[in-house]
Parts: sequence; C-alpha cells; structure tokens
Amino acid sequence: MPDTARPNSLDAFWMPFTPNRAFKADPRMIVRAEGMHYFTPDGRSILDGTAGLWCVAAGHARPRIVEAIQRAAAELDYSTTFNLGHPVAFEFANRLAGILPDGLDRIAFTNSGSESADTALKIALAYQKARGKPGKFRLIGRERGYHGVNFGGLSVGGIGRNRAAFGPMVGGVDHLPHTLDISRNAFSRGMPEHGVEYADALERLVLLHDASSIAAVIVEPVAGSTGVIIPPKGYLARLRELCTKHDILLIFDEVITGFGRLGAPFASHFFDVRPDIITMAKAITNASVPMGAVAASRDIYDTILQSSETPIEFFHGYTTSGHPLACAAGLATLDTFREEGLFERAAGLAPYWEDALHSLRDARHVIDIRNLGLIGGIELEPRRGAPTQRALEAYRACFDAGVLIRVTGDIIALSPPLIIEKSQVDQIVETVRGALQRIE
Ligand code: PXG
Repeated sequence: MPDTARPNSLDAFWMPFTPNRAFKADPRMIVRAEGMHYFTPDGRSILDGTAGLWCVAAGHARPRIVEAIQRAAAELDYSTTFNLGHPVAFEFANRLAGILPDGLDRIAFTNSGSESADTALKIALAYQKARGKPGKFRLIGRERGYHGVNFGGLSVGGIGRNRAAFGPMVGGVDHLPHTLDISRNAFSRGMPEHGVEYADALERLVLLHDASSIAAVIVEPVAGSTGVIIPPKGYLARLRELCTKHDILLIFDEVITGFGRLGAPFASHFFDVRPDIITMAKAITNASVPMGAVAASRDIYDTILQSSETPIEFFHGYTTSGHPLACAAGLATLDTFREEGLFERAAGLAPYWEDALHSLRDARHVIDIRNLGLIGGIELEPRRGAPTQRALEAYRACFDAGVLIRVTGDIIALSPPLIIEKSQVDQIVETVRGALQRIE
C-alpha cells in the first residue's frame, strides 16, 4: 500500500491548473472528506467553502452514494453503450429528464464538463445540417466564458490565459461581451440592475455575420470560473428572445449552475428561461464518479434521427458514456437531493448567504461583492504590479485558518455544499475577513 499521506515523490503527477513548481515546493494534501469537511494528513479539518470545485453539492462521502458505487462496481463494472445497453444508463437518463426543464429530455452522457461543452456544440452543428441549414455553422460564445479545456469549449470560451498557448482554435467563432460592470453594479445583491443591453450585442453579430451563418449561442447562466458574473436583470430572457428571433440555438452551460446551486434544479428554472440545450457535469454524481451530460430538446433529437442517411445518426460518443458506476452514483445523488430537499434548502439559505457575504463590504481590499443562490464572488483590488498575488495569499491564509476557498484572478469564489449550516456560513465569512485583514 502506498503511504497516501506522504507520497514518495511529487514529481510524476503533472497537476492540472496548478503552479506545479510552487505547489511541489510547498504542498497541501487532503486524505479524507466527510460532510462539510476535508481532512489533512495530520488530522486538521478544513471547512469546504467551494464544494470541491463547485461539484460536491450534497457534501462529502454521503453513505448512500458510496454504497451505490460499491454495489454497482461489484455487479457490472463496465459495459459499453455503443450499440449495447445496460438498464441503469436508461434509468438515469429518464430520471434526469424528469428534473430538467420541460422538453429537454433527450440525454447524451459524457465524462466531464469539457466533453459536455464539445458534445453540445457538435449537436448544434449536426442539428442545423440535419434540418437543411449546413450554412449555419458559426458558434457564439462570450468574453470571460468558461466551457472547459477541449478545443470546442476553449474556442467559444473567453478566458484569454486559457487560450493563449493553443493556436487558432475552431473556426467560425465569435464572442458576445461579458456582463461584468462594476462601475455601475458594484455590491449588487443578487441580479444587477444594469446591463440587459449587453444581450443586444447579439444583434450586432447578426448584422456582421448574418443569422443564416449562426448555429448557436453558448453561455453560462451565471459565469463561475471567471470569477462569478451574475447576469443583469432581464439579460438571459433577452438573449433567448434574440436567439428565437434569428433562429439560433441557445445553449446553457449549467456545469456549475445545475443541481441546485441557485436553489432550483437548474438555472433555467431559476431564471425561467428555456434554452435548447443544457450541459451538465460536476454535481450530477456529486462528483463521486466523473460524469457529464447534455440534454437536448426533443425537436433536436428527432430532427437528427429522422434526417439521417446512415444507420448511426450522430457520430459521437465516449468509451465510458453512461458508465455503470457513474449512473449508479448519479441515481443515488438525485435520491439524496430529493430526500433531503437540498435544492429547497439552498433557496432557503440564499438570503442568509447574501447578508453574510455583503457584511464583507467594508473588509480590507474588497471592491465588489456578487452573489446568487449559494454562489458568492468577492473581488479584491489587485496589488499594484502583482495582480492575482493578493487573492493567492488570501487563499493560503484561509487554508491555514481551516477554510477552503477558491480564487481566480483577484476574485474569491465561494460555492459551499448545499448542506452548509448557518454557523459554517459565518465561519467562512469571518475567516475571509480575518485573512484579508492580515494580508497586504
Ligand atoms: N463548463 C463550465 C461552466 C465549468 O465551470 C466546465 C465546463 C468544464 O468542466 P470539466 O469537468 O471538464 O472541468 C466547467 C468547469 C474554478 C473551476 O475554479 C471551475 C471549473 C473547473 C475548474 C476550476 O472556478 N469549471
């Protein structure tokens, strides 16, 4: 047995989105998790303010999910879903269809949010071709958008650093402006007042490219990874209206907002805006087994199937699409959400969360606070000449004080498991306040 607390060497693992050199010089390790907490090798508990990475919505190591995975592994470790079925994949797709917005009930499985984004974009293109409009090939993303790290999602994504090293990307892509407008909306509680007109930029892209060339628009309903950008009031409805007017598909990337993060099953319910395609991942299995999914409207599914000239209608899929362990974990996760009323719980806690976060308004270095559901963003003034440094130090100071936060740029992003208690909300906020007080 390897000694998990002290690996022999840190050299071989090329860590994702990590300053490998700095981390390996001064590592932080986690060896166990339960409920709201992680545990370090020396037994210290760390309150999880980020639900892992926005994904452990029901809290850690929930027995029902653990047991479902154990049972599934012993019964059917693997079977392909290429031209062969296993019941749990169909059952899980049906259960997902039952909590998705009406009409979005055709589900493709992937293994991550990145794969979900690329799958959704390919579905959009295949649909346009299937309905006799192959000229509709353009994909519109948004500045500061995050749709994972594969080439499709990266191309419609709008985080410059993530794209910089990787060449010309997928062709025929353009971007809407992002909606962060601190000059007008700083310290908004919930949805900001100003900025619905950012959606009208789609009209300009239509003038530029012509709607006959545009297949789909993809956005995160609430942008998470870029540092929590809440959509202005009316923005998503306006985007829907314009997509409908110009015969463009609307894709919501709900990898973060899905499964209760806003206090409703999906952001689509929360905002009462129905896209044509929804992507999911992360909390779909409470992150216990890697999985993603894409829900398409029945019209999209039927159109692609009915127009197909080949037996296989859509040439796409992964070896582990609908993996038995992931589906079993997903079913147990949905059971947990339902039995514990976690989406409603998140909705009930959201006002407390909002008040607690905004109590940091006068904390040192803070220039904006943004919140919705159980999401929080705290933007810090960048240190002169050393952007991102202040947030990194805040991250370290919070970790040392027993709270895990997430930082991106100079923004602290918070997204606790939906099982969080009010006293733990207070602990996160007071730990952040103390950390900001201590760092320069
Ligand atoms: N779409 C969205 C909206 C995401 O937030 C992905 C796609 C990609 O998912 P995978 O499973 O391929 O990582 C994401 C992922 C952060 C952070 O710190 C956020 C993500 C991943 C890593 C870090 O905010 N989101």
